[in-house]
Formats: sequence, structure tokens, C-alpha cells
Amino acid sequence: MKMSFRWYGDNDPVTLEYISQIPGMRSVVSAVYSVPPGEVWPEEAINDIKTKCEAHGLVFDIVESVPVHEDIKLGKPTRDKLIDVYCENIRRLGKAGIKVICYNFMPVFDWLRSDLSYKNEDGSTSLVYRDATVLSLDPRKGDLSLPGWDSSYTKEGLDALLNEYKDVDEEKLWENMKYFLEKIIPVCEECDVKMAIHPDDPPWGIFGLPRVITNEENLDRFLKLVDSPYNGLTLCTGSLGVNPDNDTAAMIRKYGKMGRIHFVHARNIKHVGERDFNETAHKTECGSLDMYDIVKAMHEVGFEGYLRPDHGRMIWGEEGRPGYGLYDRALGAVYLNGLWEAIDRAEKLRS
Ligand code: DNO
Repeated sequence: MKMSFRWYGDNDPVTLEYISQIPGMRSVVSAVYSVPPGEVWPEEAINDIKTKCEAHGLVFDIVESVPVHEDIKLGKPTRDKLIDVYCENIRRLGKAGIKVICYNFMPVFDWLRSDLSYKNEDGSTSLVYRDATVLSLDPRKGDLSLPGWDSSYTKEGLDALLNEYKDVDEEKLWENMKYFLEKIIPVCEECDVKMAIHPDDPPWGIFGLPRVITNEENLDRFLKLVDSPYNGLTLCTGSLGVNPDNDTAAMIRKYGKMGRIHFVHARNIKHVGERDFNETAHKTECGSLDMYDIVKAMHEVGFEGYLRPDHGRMIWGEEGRPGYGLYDRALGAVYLNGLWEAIDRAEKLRS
């Protein structure tokens, strides 16, 4: 297991120096954020991140994300050119020593929450999701201000994009995903870069847009689209786990054994209603997920990929990017490392 931490680049208030001070931290998860989807990342920009990480004793060997242009998800005729650009980015990243690329295939919106600073009883704040609130919002009216999506859309641009998706149902999205994977995975094999798709968050369709990376049946289907170890998963416990039918530890045992998990996002959530949840501290007792069993499952399958603590609460008066402050994520990293060490030691004593 390789412990990692997300860094949003030079503008991130969480500096590489702070990240390097977290015990047991190895890798930095980052991206060239200045380049819009569908364009090639300059090699200088990739190498700049690498050099800065190395100056702090950290390794830049995993990227989150190389975004997939909407035309690829829509299956438009322009997709071939855009997929060529994607392949070029894979080649450049491979050359710079990147081993895993995390991405998603969610139409228009990435992760969605109804409140980014819900006040907890102890004074900390969390990201939360209330289905009724989200469904009452109209993205076309500019009602949404969300952390995980491209806010550069104009109202008209977003309207037009949502209209284009009218013809894309789940089956069409599967088809477009297969087309994309069939073109990129051979390049990944050549460059030794593994793709790790992020599950849809939350794992159900929203605003009439299809979402398919949601449950075990669909993960099975996804992995078969192109049956190569280079076509793998980011197992995000918080995204999948908000559906109580998804047993995330069992998924880690199953897909981990198959060698198809390259990245784990570990965080805890608390179910507070049907399709309603709060993000919590990482520790098992704080939420609805059994984090001990999740780490145990990773250990059992001999997980050698990357793990990062995922979203944290805002604690100790910290302000910053929702979900991506320093303190609670650092606590998460140390807790996850502690679980791993305890499980590892116990295993070694037994054998
Ligand atoms: C949220 C993140 C996601 C993830 C993308 C991957 O905090 O886990 O935004 O980076 O879905 O493309």
C-alpha cells in the first residue's frame, strides 16, 4: 500500500511542505489544473509538479484526474481527435513516471453535495447530501454551486450541454465508454500506466443524466468492457458506500483479488436517511462504514496500489477548499496507516 495525499498545485493552501510533515506520507496525487479538458498537458508543467514534490521527499506518480471531454462521453464525431489528445497525455505522463491515472465518466457533473459546510455538533463542518434538496435545484437556473464540477460553463453552455445528453441513456453511455477504453487501454499497456475509474458520486442518476459506475453488477460489466489489468478501478468507499447495498469491503476483496484496484479513496460517511448522508471523520465509529474491515480487506488481497484519505471535515478553524483541508485528512492518513500497521503486525506474528 502506498499512502498518498491530494494536492491542488501552487494555489493550494495545503502546501507540499505540510503534506511532507504527515507521518508515513509517500505520494502526491495531483494534476495539471490549468489546462482545460481536451487539451494536451505541457511536459514542463508535468515535470514541474514532479520536481516540486521531489524537493519535499515526495513522489508524484499518480494523477487525479485527466478529465474526459464531454464530447467523448456524448459520443460526438469530434471524439476521435479528443481521444488522441487523451492518449498523448497518457504517453507524456508515463514518460514522467506516472503509474496510475484516476478519472471519471460522469456526464456534466462530478461529485455533488447539497451543503458544503454543514455544522456538526462539535463545531466542525462537513459536506452533506440531501436528495430532496438536490432534486429541488435547477442546474439550468444557475442554482448550483458545487465543488466538483467545471464552473466555467455559462448558463447557455450548460443548457446546451444538458440538451445534448437527452439522447444519451445508460446504454449509450456504456457504448461510449467502451469505445473510449478500447482506444486508450492499448496505449496504457504500452506506457505501463494504469487507468482507475472513479465511481459516480453519489452512485445514482441525477437531473436525468445517466450514471453507471454505481454498484457491483456495473463494476463487473465495466471491467469486462476491456478485460485488461490496465483497465481498473479507484475504489472510493465514500462514493459507493452511500448506497447501503454496496458492501465496499467485499468489493475490495473481490476486485482486489482480481488485481483490478489501483487506487483506494478511503473515507467514512453516515447514512442519515434514504439517499441522505453526512461525511464524517474517518474513524469507524464516526460513520456507517467499517473502516477496519476496509483496510483489512486491502491487506488481505496484498494491495500494492495507492491509498489516500479522502474528504475531511473542516476542524480547528481551518478554512479552505471544501473537503480538502489539511487537518482532518492528515488525521485520516495517520489513522489509516495505524490500522494498516496493526493488521500487518498481527498477520506477521500469526505466520
Ligand atoms: C472528489 C473526487 C472526485 C474525483 C473525480 C475523478 O473529491 O474524488 O472529484 O477526483 O471524480 O475524476
